[in-house]
Amino acid sequence: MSQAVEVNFDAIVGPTHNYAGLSYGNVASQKSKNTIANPRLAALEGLAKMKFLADLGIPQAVLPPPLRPDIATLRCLGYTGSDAAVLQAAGKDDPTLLAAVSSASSMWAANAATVSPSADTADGLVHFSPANLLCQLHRSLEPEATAAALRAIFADEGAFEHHRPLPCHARFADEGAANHTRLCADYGSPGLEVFVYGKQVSPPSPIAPKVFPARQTAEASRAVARRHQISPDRSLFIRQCPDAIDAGVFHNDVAAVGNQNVLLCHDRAFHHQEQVIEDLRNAFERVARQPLHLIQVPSDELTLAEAVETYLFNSQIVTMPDGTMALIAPSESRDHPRARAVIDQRILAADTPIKGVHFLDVRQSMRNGGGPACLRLRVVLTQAELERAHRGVFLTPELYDRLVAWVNRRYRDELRPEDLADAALLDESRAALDELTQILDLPSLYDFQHG
Ligand code: SUG
Repeated sequence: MSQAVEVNFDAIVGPTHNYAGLSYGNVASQKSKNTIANPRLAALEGLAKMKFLADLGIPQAVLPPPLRPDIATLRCLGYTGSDAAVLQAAGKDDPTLLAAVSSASSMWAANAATVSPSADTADGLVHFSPANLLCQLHRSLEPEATAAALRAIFADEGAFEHHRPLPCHARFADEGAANHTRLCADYGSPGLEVFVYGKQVSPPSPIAPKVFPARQTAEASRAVARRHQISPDRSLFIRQCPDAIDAGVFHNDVAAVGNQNVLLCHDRAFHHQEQVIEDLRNAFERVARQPLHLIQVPSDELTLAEAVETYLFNSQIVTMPDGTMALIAPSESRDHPRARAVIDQRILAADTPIKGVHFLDVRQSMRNGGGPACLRLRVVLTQAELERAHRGVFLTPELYDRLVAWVNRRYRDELRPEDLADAALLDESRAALDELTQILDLPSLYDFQHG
């Protein structure tokens, strides 16, 4: 067993953060449609969360956002002329298309990829699978840039294996780590990789949500586990409860979160939950040789609707330098008496490894359905792998200060859907990302940097 740490890679919120109501099945996104966004505040909230965790002694790094509006996609769809002409024409023809190519949705890094640490993989490499996010147009435009960023940060082929996103077909709909949890004794020892899916395509299953779409398929989850070379006895495939999806749990991380030997979940997160819990306990005990700390929250203490409203389960559970765990929870769960009671009584007062809670404000993201856990991609790295990763993206006090100054200088503090056709916004975004590349000491990631 090697010493390893879990690094949270949070995506920097891009300059076009806005509320376009693009995500059917995501209650907050629908509710915020056409309200005024504050991209500067969104980016600062994200950075403040990163800084808070780094100050706790939790390894923290950043992921750069892609260029938005995605002018290349508009050109690919037949819009021609100057950038201004392309944006104007698309905005006039089809405002939803313009909103989709302008979304800053890459901020939810939990959907960027699925990552398996070297302790779990047969070839001893860290495996990355960028998610294809094909269920929604705006998110389906993310994988190429995500893959490029991950390759730039984890460039060493002797340690890191980068897969292509899964084939772009509904059978392989993949939403990344938001539907994947790794349970383990400690980060460096082999873990149990838990893959959660919303539907099975082939053969079609009658177990399906009735109102909202299921995003992740069983086929995608199995393919990711296979290509990551996870041993079958160290992986588990679980179906989401269809009622949870219909209540707005569009990703499993809205109803469950795990860290090391702890799993916190709602009692209606999974289909056939009782059996699933037994399987989880047995599998974990077999892999980790210790019991699982399960914290299951009953519906009569917090309904699924309240889970979606408060995002309690979208907290991060982090392991502190002293070995205890802490809950990094959205402030919405502090302000909701029943969610707060769950935190105080079921999590803190009970005999669990979670000894503290910190409430953070990520409201700009929450209003689009993204809590603290959505904003980060977990990457477990050994000391040797850490040394091989690109250092420029790791958050230090100096980098934090530079990023805050950069956001304050480059970002708008108001953005409405109709502003997305403004060619100045594209110019501002290019300038911001060009500078960001230098701040993070990355190679040129963006097409516009290649002339
Ligand atoms: O895919 N919202 C994202 C939120 C993703 C949250 N991630 C996790 N649960 N891990 C989504 O639904 C809204 C964009 C808009 O409406 O403008 C959006 O894409």
